[in-house]
Amino acid sequence: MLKPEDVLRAIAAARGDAVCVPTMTTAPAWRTLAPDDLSVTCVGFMGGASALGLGLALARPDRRVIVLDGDGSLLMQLGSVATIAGAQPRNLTHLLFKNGVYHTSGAQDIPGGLTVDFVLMAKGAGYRNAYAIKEPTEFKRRLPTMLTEEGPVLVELHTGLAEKTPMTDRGGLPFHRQIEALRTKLLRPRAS
Ligand SMILES: Cc1ncc(C[n+]2csc(CCOP(=O)(O)OP(=O)(O)O)c2C)c(N)n1
Ligand SMILES: [Mg+2]
Repeated sequence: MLKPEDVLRAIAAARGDAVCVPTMTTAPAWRTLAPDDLSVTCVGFMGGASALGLGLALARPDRRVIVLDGDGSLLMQLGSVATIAGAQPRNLTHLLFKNGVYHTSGAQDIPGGLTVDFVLMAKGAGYRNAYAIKEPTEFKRRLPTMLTEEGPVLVELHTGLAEKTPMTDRGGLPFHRQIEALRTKLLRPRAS
């Protein structure tokens, strides 16, 4: 079992200049770990993170885009899996935080609980690669590859519950301000 905060800390250290799209319980921790303007948090629009990430990935093929998705959220907009597979964004890494519950809204079981196999669904839709990770050492070993390999790739991360949720830990910029900040930064010439 992975600890979400440890996973996010490792991603923050390894992401380089990737654009990140956290949602639900990845959002409060990510705000603390990566307080920059290369992230767009998707909370109100449940299930929208992967579609938002797809749009960013298609618009900026020169950048890696990392979606930090929730299992309940992805189930709510499952069609995004087929849309992403159809578009084949080579620079999209879709990290699915599988905790079996809608933690943000009170930890109700998601449909199917932990038995839902997102790896099979991503493969069935046509993602270039998809695999599950349950062990911290395996996660650390494979992280550099999942952030650079040809996408779209979905990684099902088997995690426990996060310490904070968007309900217990509110804050962050309004969505439109985050988008403005991201656009400004992406339009600037790159340092390297
Ligand atoms: C359309 C819609 N229905 C319900 C909600 C209420 N809601 C907000 S967060 C959430 C649960 C999110 O669960 P998951 O994606 O698994 O993320 P986790 O909280 O477990 O990290 C729900 C049901 C919503 N925001 N939008
Ligand atoms: Mg969940």
